[in-house]
Amino acid sequence: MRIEHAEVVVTSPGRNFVTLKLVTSDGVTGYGDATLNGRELAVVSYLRDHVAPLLIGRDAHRIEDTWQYLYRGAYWRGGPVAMTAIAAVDVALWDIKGKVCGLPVYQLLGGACRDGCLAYTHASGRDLPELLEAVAGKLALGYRAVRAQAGVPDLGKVYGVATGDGAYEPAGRGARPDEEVWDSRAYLRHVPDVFAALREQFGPEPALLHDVHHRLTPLQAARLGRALEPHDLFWLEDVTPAEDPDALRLVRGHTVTPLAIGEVFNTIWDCRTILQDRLVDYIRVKPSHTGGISHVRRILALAELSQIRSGCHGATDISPVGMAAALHVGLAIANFGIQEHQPHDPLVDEVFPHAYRFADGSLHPGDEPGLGVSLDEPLAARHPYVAAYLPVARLVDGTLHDW
Ligand code: EZ4
Ligand code: CO
Repeated sequence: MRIEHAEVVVTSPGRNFVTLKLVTSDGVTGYGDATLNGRELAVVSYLRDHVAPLLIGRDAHRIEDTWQYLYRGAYWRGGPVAMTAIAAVDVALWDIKGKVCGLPVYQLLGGACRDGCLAYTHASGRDLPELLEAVAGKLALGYRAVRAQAGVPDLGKVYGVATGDGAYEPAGRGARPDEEVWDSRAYLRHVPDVFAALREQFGPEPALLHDVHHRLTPLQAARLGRALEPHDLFWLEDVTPAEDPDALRLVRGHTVTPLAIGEVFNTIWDCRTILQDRLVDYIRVKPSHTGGISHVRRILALAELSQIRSGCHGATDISPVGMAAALHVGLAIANFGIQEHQPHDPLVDEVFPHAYRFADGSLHPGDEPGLGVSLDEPLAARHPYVAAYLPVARLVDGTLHDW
């Protein structure tokens, strides 16, 4: 069974998605998510100009060999663009293998280890009353775990906080990124009060998470972790810039608040020190951006040695194809932790009809052969690419900071 056709589909049903479509000589179609938020067209070119021509004629069953061919064969290894492209090929080939076998991908990975994947969703509020109402709304939907992000007094737009009635979407359409102002001290003064109020309102049971988005120094992060200890967070995410494991080592030495990191990692090499030295409790790699199902399984197997669990990134820029891939892996591994679930706009779900379902606080990938996601190409074509960027952050004095 040869790969006969490789095509990159770009669509923007409210936000941009890049999808690799592979078709075999037997007429089996597989999809892979190739979306890299704010740098979409770089992956399109990587796939279209440099990968697709190499795939034509290859044996579609040889997933691992194709992965090695694209990773080692490029000579230039790693990084978000290449690893997102390789991820798309890998995921599309697992989709094909599942369809050929007539089995959902999680069955090929060893079968279900649990009934469903515990999911957390996002709640935000510009002020405390708005946040309390948002969290109550998510719990009412059946979520047992909620990520809470609040506006900071005297700061404008803050990461993770929806500005209107709609869901939070960080990427803004337009030719240039928006600029936000950031003040770590104002933020640090406010966050512990937010979680005290949440615990007072909702009691000890719901799992509460929070994302710092890589903005603090190690000492600031250590102090925040300590200040949040009485409020029993499920995790505190991305406290310091992810490329610096020693920063986490310092944080770890000062707080028992569980830590999560890794949504910007692309290979097992990016994770190795953090996993081997047990510097976090949850690792946020996902098949999209991290070399696909094959590579993420390796990372999660390494994590298992250190009792670290999965916490796959599942923001809106992970397409339904990428979400499905994460769910098939999550269902089948022993050290699953939690799955981020920021539901897509209904139009996105129409463009990518999918079998995965949310019920009673958990997600299940469904039992369709392969990933269980398809692509409505005519509908996708009606929503062409629109330039969009993640914001940048500056300190009050204008210094560029981590967004
Ligand atoms: O900012 O996915 O935990 N979720 C996040 C996301 C990221 C976006 C970047 O593309 O940090 O909101
Ligand atoms: Co995050």
